[in-house]
Amino acid sequence: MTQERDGADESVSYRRTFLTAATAGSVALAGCLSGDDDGGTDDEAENDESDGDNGGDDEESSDELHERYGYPSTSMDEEPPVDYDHEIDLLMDYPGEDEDRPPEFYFEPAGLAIEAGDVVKFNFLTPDHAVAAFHEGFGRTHRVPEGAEPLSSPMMDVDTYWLCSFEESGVYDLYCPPHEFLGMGMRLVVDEASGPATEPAVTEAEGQVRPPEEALAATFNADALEAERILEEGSVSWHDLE
Ligand SMILES: [Cu+2]
Repeated sequence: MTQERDGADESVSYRRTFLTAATAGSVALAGCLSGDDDGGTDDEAENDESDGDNGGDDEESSDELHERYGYPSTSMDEEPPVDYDHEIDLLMDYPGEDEDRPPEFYFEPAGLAIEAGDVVKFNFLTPDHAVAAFHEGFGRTHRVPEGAEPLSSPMMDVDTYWLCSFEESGVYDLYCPPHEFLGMGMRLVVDEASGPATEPAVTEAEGQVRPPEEALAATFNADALEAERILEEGSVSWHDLE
């Protein structure tokens, strides 16, 4: 068993780095969310806006979503603190007993067109996923719009969700860090097909940045995820990627 762990050292240490970054976000969130789960018995109970807080109080909404770490829920039963515009599921399909293939780990849809400022709800319907932008802030080649935040969720339990807003126009390549080697990635096109992620993904890069691993590069380079096509179709299924 220890040998197995040795073999996984690289991904484990990477994951630890990733989790450290994500934890910082959770701590920051704890401040602005404290009291939210107590049923609103304090001042808010008397505030008649508490019934209708989906009515577009944008300043309040943005307080709930950390600009980098979004809003990680602890349960699918928890009411989202802000309205969301789109949903994406994080899934896995195990092979049937007589199928000779590895399990498939994927986002559904794998390509989605949205508008700047839209909030996306990522549903963690299977265990042990996370979502991160492919961003130089994480030591990766930059595949999000210039000026985009290095967005990331923590590692999420099953039946939870993560809310995140995407503020910059252009293409965001996102991935699931623990399942990068299986090609678990997706593409958001915000308003327009622009930015570094419109270039083909390469698996070798100069300098200190790490390019996508082979399977993830193949996902980003799939014809079905071409940014213009995502804009045209609005939404592209993972199952269209072959
Ligand atoms: Cu995953």
